[in-house]
Amino acid sequence: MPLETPVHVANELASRGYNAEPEAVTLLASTPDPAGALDRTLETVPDDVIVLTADHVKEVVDTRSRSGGSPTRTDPKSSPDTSAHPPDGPPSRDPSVSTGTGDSEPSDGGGAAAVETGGSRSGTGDGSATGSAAGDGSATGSAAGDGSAAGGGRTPADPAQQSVAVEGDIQSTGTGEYSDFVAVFRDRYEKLSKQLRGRVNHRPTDAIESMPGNSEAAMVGMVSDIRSTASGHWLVELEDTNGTFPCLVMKDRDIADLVNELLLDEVIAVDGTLADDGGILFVDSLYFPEIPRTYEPSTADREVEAALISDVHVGSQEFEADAWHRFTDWLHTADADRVEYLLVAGDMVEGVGVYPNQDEELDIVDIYEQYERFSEYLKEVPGDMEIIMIPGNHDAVRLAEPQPAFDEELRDIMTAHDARISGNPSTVTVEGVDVLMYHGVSLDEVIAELPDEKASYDEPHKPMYQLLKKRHVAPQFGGQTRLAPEEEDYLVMESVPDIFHTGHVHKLGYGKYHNVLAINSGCWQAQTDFQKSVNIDPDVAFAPIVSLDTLDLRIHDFE
Ligand code: D5M
Ligand code: FE
Ligand code: ZN
Repeated sequence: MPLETPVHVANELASRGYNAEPEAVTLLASTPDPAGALDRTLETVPDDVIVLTADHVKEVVDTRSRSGGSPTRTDPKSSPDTSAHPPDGPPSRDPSVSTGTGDSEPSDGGGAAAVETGGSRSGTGDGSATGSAAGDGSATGSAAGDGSAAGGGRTPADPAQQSVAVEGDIQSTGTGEYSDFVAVFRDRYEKLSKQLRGRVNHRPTDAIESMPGNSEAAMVGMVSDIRSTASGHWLVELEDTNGTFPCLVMKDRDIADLVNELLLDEVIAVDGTLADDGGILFVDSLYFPEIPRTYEPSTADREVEAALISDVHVGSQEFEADAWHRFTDWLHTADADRVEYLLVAGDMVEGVGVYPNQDEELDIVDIYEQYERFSEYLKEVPGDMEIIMIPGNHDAVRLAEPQPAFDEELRDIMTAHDARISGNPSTVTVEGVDVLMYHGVSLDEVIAELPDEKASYDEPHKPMYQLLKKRHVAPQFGGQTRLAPEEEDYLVMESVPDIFHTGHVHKLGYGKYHNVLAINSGCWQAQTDFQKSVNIDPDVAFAPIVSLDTLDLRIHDFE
């Protein structure tokens, strides 16, 4: 196979079981004989290497002679365009930007009732956003976009009033050893069992094993197996730091309905009665770590808003540049005066070699050029806005979670707006409001495992509710979601966020779960061939705007 582009090089490496630093890929692609250089490099790297680095390539390849190579990264300094719009065709100056009124209906607190309601977009195709009030305690999206231009320009924000603190830029310490996996699961168990301890008087598995038959018993454990028995009951095996114990949930009990919410590796508590022989626990109650129903979110002290977006996918042929321009044009209007923060929850760029055949839909094939272009798009955002970004599965950082923040090289490319850059997941405290930003790869898994009414692509806030309930952003290990072995489980929600912001599934959905505002923020990429083949109909170019003083929401449609 000729390897004339970085995409081909990345695919070839992937097919041989290697991940690679972006720089390694571009170095290989820029040699006169990329296929030969790749072969020679792989011959020299030690057997235990799984990520090819630029240094590996440099040892084999004379990187000074780049004649004949395909064009690769552009020098950022010679980037031809420093004006507001990147050079990708005529920017749309359509004045018909959305003009949300911002006067969202106040949520009707309604006591303790029906907190799990939510709204998801049901598009009407007339350019207006349709997030509607959805019962007690749910988010209220007011209609936006009556086609008229907003009057006047933006008044710049006062930096003295702004405040952002970011937590989540992890320093990876994992070595990939088996013992690291043990450590990360042990830490998960420790952190989550602490949250469950108040609810049951639990005993370790070895103590339960020595209890007499018919005793009342409770335990906290990680779900290690879920099976249905021949008679249709559920056998849930729980594991703690001492061992495992089988727990039986009878099919005719109310709690049987909770079994279909369980994911492997999540931590729960149960209590019930031991069988006559003491060898199995008949479960009476099942508890998740949970968000307390009485949780009172923090709010900002002044009227200020944040735009929550994700999945920009610059570099894809389907990236909707015109919609992006309409969004950033709107940010410059008076209607967006209070929008002082922009949070981007991953997938800034389309990346290379993320999915099979993805290269056929690439507009920009060099990963660095994709970031350079993304940086140009960021320049359209008003300079007084604070930007906070975390990576997603299309970005050029390791795929396993927690994902570290972008490296220095990528930060250098994205200096345009002095954005704050952190890992995935991160908790960002914006004027006192804790926003848990997580890209959302685990949502695919939650949606695949749980019944439709509890988690579906059409209502992406519902799988988010499940993650909140489990107090973990990616409970199930394996499948799509890769877990990096670290000393600690950084994916546990140790504290309750005020806002939970995800993306990844390219669908807009929002609602409140025990007063926590959950928002999955759609995308800026039109439907790809793959998405067409599996009937994913993305919600493109919506910008959910949250009032940080009330946690009300308005949705703008820039399509
Ligand atoms: O993925 C956006 C959504 O589409 C997410 O739910 C995964 C799914 N998706 C997209 N492309 C693929 C392929 N090729 N295989 C499996 N699933 C896919 P994102 O990764 O954010 O682009
Ligand atoms: Fe995405
Ligand atoms: Zn994604």
